[in-house]
Amino acid sequence: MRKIGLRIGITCYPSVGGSGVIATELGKLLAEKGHQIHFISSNMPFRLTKLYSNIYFHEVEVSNYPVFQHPPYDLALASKMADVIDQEQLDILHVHYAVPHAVCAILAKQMAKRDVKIVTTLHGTDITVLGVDLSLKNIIRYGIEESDCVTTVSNSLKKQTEDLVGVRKHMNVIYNFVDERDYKRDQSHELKENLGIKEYEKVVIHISNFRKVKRVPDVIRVFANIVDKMPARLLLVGDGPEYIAVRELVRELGIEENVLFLGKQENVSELFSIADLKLLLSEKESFGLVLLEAMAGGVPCIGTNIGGIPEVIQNQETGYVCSVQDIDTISSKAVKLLSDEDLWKQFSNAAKQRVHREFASERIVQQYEQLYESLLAEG
Ligand code: GMT
Repeated sequence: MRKIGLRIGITCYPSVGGSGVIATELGKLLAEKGHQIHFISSNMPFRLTKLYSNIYFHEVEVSNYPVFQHPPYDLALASKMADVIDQEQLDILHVHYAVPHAVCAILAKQMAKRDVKIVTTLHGTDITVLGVDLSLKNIIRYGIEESDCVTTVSNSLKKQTEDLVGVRKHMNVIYNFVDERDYKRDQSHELKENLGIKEYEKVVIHISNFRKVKRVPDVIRVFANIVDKMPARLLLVGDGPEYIAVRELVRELGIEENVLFLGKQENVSELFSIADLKLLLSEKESFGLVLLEAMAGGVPCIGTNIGGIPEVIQNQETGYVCSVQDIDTISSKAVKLLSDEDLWKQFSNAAKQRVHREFASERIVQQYEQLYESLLAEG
């Protein structure tokens, strides 16, 4: 069996988001293991900040002639993929998201002169949101079934892909991961001081793209109940369609002094290093990468019992899993955890250990490598 030196193309949405983070971190870790990585995307993935001698970026440029009603990005991407497959002699093309990336990859494979194996990773939104849209369902199923291999980021997402899109193909569950080396608790208190947070204040954190499915107003309502019981600050990280409504709710509830709107931030590990509790109260979530990032930093989490969240948080061990919209139960669990130091330490340690055991980058990257190897061995 070939051990090192695969040539791997990776396509993802390069902007901020869990799928972009996973695709980029995977590329970086595979490069560290000696593989040659070719990112094919519209922009440089945002986490690709360091220079690597074996990571290349191929930009997809889209022509926009007046005759086109919309710039043909998907065709430009497929064409670029085909070029890179041939010129760089790719063994594997690993795409994140079925639409359009898997479909573009299938088209590129047909155009290219060289045989390449297509691996598609499903991240959630493509199935739980787009998969129920009748105009896209068939093409999503096509992208999945024509890929040489498909992975989903949780068991829940695998089941939803079967149920909602009617996929019968075998799919592998490979969980998301974090590089634990990036996550340490801040002992210097400098960041807290810089943010104007007092030593005795508890820090609650929520990070998302402020879409409706994230139910950020529920986070605000829970936090208002916490502030009733103890001095606390809420760090709100991210931006998106619900941002203005959330600001308004914070004002209505009279907790403006306690909420810090930090906007989009790249270095979330620093923020987790000062946090005491992470809230993710979504109504749809195939995995919840931010939970893993919090847990790696020793931050207990409260999440909702939907999608992949219960596969990440172990209820009563690393945090709590509660029903969507159950503000009262979530608030009382949060207050209990934040006021019992022994319980908090127990959850914090269990969270770090769980990441180390189940979601460490080394373990997960190896699963992807084994998948690539077995695909290539099939010929
Ligand atoms: O949650 C989003 O809206 C962003 C989306 C993305 O493309 O990053 O997140 C999806 O993929 C992440 C990485 O696998 C998962 O952690 C998120 O749970 C998933 N989001 C949804 O399922 C809503």
